[in-house]
Formats: sequence, structure tokens, C-alpha cells
Amino acid sequence: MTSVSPTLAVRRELRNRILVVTVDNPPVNALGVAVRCALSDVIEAAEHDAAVDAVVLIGAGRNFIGGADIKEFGKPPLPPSLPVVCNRIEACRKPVVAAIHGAALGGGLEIALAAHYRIALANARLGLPEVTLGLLPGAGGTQRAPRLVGAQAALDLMLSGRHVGAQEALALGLVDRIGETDDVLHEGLAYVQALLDAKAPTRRTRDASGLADRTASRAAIEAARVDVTKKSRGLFSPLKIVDAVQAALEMPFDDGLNHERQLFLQCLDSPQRAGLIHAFFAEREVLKAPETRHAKPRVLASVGVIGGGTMGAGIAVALLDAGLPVTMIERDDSSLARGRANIEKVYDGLIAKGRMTADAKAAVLARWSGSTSYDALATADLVIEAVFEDMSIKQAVFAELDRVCKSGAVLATNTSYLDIDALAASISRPGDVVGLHFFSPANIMKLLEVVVPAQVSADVVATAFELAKKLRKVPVRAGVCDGFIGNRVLAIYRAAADHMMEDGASPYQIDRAVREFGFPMGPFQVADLAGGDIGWATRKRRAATRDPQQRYVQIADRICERGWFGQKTGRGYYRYTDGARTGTPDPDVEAIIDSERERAGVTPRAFSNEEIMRRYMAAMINEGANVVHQRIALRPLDVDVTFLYGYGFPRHRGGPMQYADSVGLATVLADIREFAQEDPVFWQPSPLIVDLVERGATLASLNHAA
Ligand code: 3H9
Repeated sequence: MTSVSPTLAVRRELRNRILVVTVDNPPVNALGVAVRCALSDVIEAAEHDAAVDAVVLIGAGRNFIGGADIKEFGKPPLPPSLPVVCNRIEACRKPVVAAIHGAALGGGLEIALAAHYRIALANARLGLPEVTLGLLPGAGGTQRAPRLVGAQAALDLMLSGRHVGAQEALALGLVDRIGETDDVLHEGLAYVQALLDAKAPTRRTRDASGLADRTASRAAIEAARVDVTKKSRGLFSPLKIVDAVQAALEMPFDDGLNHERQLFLQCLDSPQRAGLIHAFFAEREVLKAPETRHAKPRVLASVGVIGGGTMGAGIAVALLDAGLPVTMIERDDSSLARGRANIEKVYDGLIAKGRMTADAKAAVLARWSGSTSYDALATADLVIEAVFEDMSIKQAVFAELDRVCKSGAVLATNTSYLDIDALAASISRPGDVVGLHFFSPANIMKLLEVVVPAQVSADVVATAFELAKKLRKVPVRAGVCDGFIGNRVLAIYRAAADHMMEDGASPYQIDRAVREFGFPMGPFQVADLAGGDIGWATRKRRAATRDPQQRYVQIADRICERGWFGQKTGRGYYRYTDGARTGTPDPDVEAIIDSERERAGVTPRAFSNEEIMRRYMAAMINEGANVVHQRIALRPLDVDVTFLYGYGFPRHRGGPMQYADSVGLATVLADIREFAQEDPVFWQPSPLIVDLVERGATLASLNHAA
């Protein structure tokens, strides 16, 4: 056959006049420049090679092709572009068949759509998830998918980014056939042979008739546009996807492709793309804590939970949902019954919504056992304590665990701010103690802070990461300090919000500005949801040790003194009439704020939403940088993932540290210095930010250093 310089990334083998082209670019066969070049060359050569009748494209390893190489985005483009490669495949005069196993996502599916026929194995996952990266399918996907499966189905795939299985892909018309075995090469070859035997033509997706019903297509596009405008909360790429599909309907194929390219490049240039791709890599990087590289997790087959309150029950549900047997300990029978009831309430909620059957609930609860004696934990591999947040109570619990647990059991505390070093030092096996800070509701929230005390063994930390994987949570490694990563940073930006409230911004304006930035809720809505009493108790406890120079806003105390603890009491910063879950602004709260301003001698001034966000974010970024500087977080990206998964930070902004880089650290520092003129105690620039600005460096430059 014609000579083509083979690359390591794409292999060729001729089998009975069928050219097998295998993309072999671990870990996910991403379409980096080497793959694109080789694919283009291979198709070109196959077309001119008299020994080749047809081509089958497959992927090596666990996937067909995971998509474009995301690492190339934001760098100068290297030819050939993926759309050119797809066009080359489609234009081939010999049949090209994509045989898909595992993931065929984004550019991977676009390659398959450019092929003339598609076969999928049962384990295939197909999708166009570009929207989750702030992009649109930019290699013909917005033009070919609607022609193949119709505008509505294509829009659904592209706007949701969801993956579909082989059966659904067949039903949609995305693939032509499902393989019967799990041998992708065998299935691909057999299908090509069948096509050759039937003298099947080189059928091109660009000519497919999925948009033939123009009225229905137009209606689907308009419905999508209305829906996206309503729901996509400032996201850039969803509307571009709709525009691209409209081009597919209205323009000839090649013009539509050009239009798609322009829209793709706009998305590529947007800061949202940078934020979302940062989030994609960051959530994978957090898994690579130093301990997980070197130590093997301990066995994790049975778990004990101490405490059946909201947190303990939520943790127990998370464990049960992961298939683990759970032993719950409570101090007496009635507390244990309450713990069990708290768990059942979660499952009953699912049954009421039709998302679980009574039988499934019974099967899950069969793995639950309860006891009022710590001795029931004698064989547990891991115990998670979720009792009242008080050091002496926790130490008493750990003394019991020290007494009853088997050697090698991992002993975890779910404290949100207590000193885990001190807790660990109070027992005979400090190396087994780790912090597992769940977020409420623990069975739903994805974040798990793995708090690493000084004396902990590496394999205990590795076990905590393994647990997170089993629970499908996102673990972030944190050092010991008051509040660890998340709550420590929260305390600071929350204080900044309180300062602004006393200085003249209403809590409602602050919440609105924060929502417009992209958070689902503002800080005062969050306070009302969490319950004001908890924060109030902490403030009272800390009153004696508070730095008298530090500004202290008393508005929250005045509200709590009235018994207004938020949603659960019907009043907080907002009013919740008749159990409503969304609050309405409360003139009585505004009157309290007015009188507190007067008491504090503050003349209220107006804030723009933009200034509110500058201050709110500067406070968050500054403390985030401190957390990195003090090695509480390993890297800036650990702070980002904490906020993305635990605090509703808008994903398209990538997290507070990524956002700081996108604004420019020098700008953030200038803001902090400006604000420090009014309150130099609160606004002290983080030494890390000062250092990075002096060096002209970014926070991102530290992400790969750890
Ligand atoms: C696109 O295609 C644009 C086109 O329309 C137009 C272009 C013109 N590139 O997730 P895992 C890395 S946009 C580079 O743990 P799994 C990942 O960082 C793309 N690297 O594996 C990790 O690295 P490390 C549309 C990638 O088995 C390693 O691979 N496609 C890419 O759990 C393993 O990843 C997508 O959005 C990539 N495309 O899941 C699909 N993908 O080992 C994105 C992964 O150093 N990918 N990596 O930490 C996925 O959804 C999953 O990775 C996949 C495998 C399901 C494929």
C-alpha cells in the first residue's frame, strides 16, 4: 500500500482488504495534533490504495475517542483542524465505518458522524458534551447531528451534554447497528464486510434528511432558544449552539460549517471556556494528593457512624447508597430511633417522588444496624464521628473508639472547625485519625474535605480518598486550621458582606449581586437556609477571644436575639410566609439594620452591584490565597474545587483562584489596598498575592508545583 509515515498515535493494519485504523493515544485517545495529522494521512492513503476496499476506525484501550485534546485549547492552533479531518473522512470515496466502544464524546463522536456508518458496542457512551466546557461541537457536530437525528434530538444532546448508551443511540439514529460481543475489532470488521457484501454506498451524513421537516425543525430550534434564554443563567455557549443548529437548517452544509467554526472560535475565546476547562482538570487533579500516589488504601468494607442527627444520618445515607454496611451508634434507644427515622425520611422522600421503590428501601436499610454500645464497632474498618461540635464531647467519643476499635481501623471526625491534631493526640493511635468534613445535606453535597492532621498515616489519607470515590464525592485535601479550606474562607467573605450591609447595602441587594455573578444563592439566603442559631452560638463562644480591633457587625446577633433563625423559624433576613422556601425582603430587618448603623455611627452610602462583587470576591480571593500560602490547601486549584463543589461557586468562572487570575492579580491587589484604607485590620493583602504580583506570576502557575 501507499507509504504513510505511521505515528505511534494511530496504527494501521490491513485485514482482508479492510484497513483497520486504530487511534491509540492514551489515556482517552484525544484528538491531539499527531492524531489529526495521522488520521488525515491514513484516509488519504487508503483512498488511493488499490489494496484497500474500506476502512474501519476504532480506538485502543477503553474508549473510542474522548474528544478533542482539551489541553490544546487556548494555545495557537496546529493544523490540520478537526473539522478538516472530519471532512476528509466524510469525503473518502471508500466506505469508512466507525466501530465504537466506551466513550465517543465531542470530537470523538464528530469523527464517527463523519464516517459513513457507525456500529456501537453495548458499553458505548456517545455524547456531545462540549457545552460543559463552554464550547459547542466545532468539528461539524452542530451540522451533522441535526441532519442525522433531527433538530430536537441533536439540540437535546448538545445542550445537555449528556451521554447516551448504545440502545438509545440506535433508537435516535446516531448509530446503525449494535455489536453483539465485546470485541470491537471483530464487530467492526464483520460490519464492514457485511456492508461490502451488500455493496453499500459511501453514505454521507451531510446528505442525511433529519432536517427535512422544516416546520418541526424550526419549532424545535425556537423552543430551545426560549428554554436556553430562560435557564442558562449567563452561559455563553448554549445560545451559540442554537444559532449553529439554525444555520444547519438555513444554510447549505459548507456555509453552515463555516458558521459553526466562527461560533466555535467565539466560544473558544470566552473566559467561560477557560473557567470550565480549568474546572474539568482541577476536579481530576484534586484526586492526586501526595498520599494517594504513594500509599495504598486500607480495606473499606464496613463503616460505623456515631450520631444520628442531620449530619450523621446524611453521612449514613451516603454510605448506604454506596453499598456499604453501616452501624450507627447513639447514646440511647430513643436517639437511635430518631437517627433511623432521619435516614428513613430521606428514602421516603425518594419513594414519594417515585425515584425509589419500597423494596429498594428495605434492601438498603437491611445494611443498616444500630446500637447504643460502642462495642458494636469492634469490626468496623472505618468509623465516622458526627456528634455535637464540642471538643470534650468529641474527645470522649474518640476515647471510646480507641478502646473498642480493631487495630488498623480508620477513625474519622466530621468536625467543621475543631483542632483535629489535638483530637488525634488525645488517643493512643493518632496515626489512624483523619478529618472527613461532609457538607450538608451529606448524602447530596459532592464536596468532601479530607483534613490531614500532622500525625496521620499516608494510607489513612489514601483510604479517605478511596471512600470519596466509593461515595462519588469530590475529595479535597485540607490542612488543619479553623474552618479548613471552605469555612475559613467563607468566614472572611461573609464578614465582608456584613461590613457592606452595615455600610449601606441591603442584604437583598448583596444577595442579588451575588446571584447575578452566578451563585445560586446569596450569603444571606444561605444563612437563612443553614439556620442562624449555629453561627450565633459560635460567635458567642468566640466573643471573649475576638480581636477588639477587628470590626464586628452585630446585625446578625440582633436578628437571632428575636428568635429569627431563618427558614426553619419562618423569619431570618427574609420572611418565609406559610413555610415558603423563597423568602421576601423584610422591612423589620431593614429597620434593625438602620438602627444598628446608627448605633455603630455609620452613615449609610450606596453601593453598586459591581462594587459589592469587587469586595466580596477580593475577600474570598485574599483568604483563599492565605490558605494556599499556609499550605492548608495544596494548590490554588484545591481552593477552586472546594468552592465549586461545596459553596455553589459558578463553574464557568472556574473557582475563586481561577477567577482572580482572569481578573488579574494586580487588579485584585489594588482593590484590597484601596479597601484597606478604610479598614486596614480586615484588608491585609495576602503575602502570596503580593509576591505573585511582584513576580508578574499567576495563581495558576502554582497549580502544577505541588
Ligand atoms: C471537543 O471535542 C471539541 C470539538 O467539538 C471541536 C474541536 C475543534 N483531552 O476523566 P478521566 C484526561 S471538546 C485531554 O479520569 P475516565 C484527563 O484529564 C472535548 N485530556 O477518565 C485525565 O488525565 P490525568 C469533548 C483528557 O475513564 C485522563 O484523561 N470531550 C481529555 O473516568 C483520564 O480522564 C469531552 O468533554 C481530553 N478530551 O473518563 C470528554 N479527556 O490522568 C472529556 C480526558 O492526567 N472526557 N482527559 O488526570 C471525559 O468525559 C472522560 O475523560 C472520559 C473518560 C469519559 C472520556
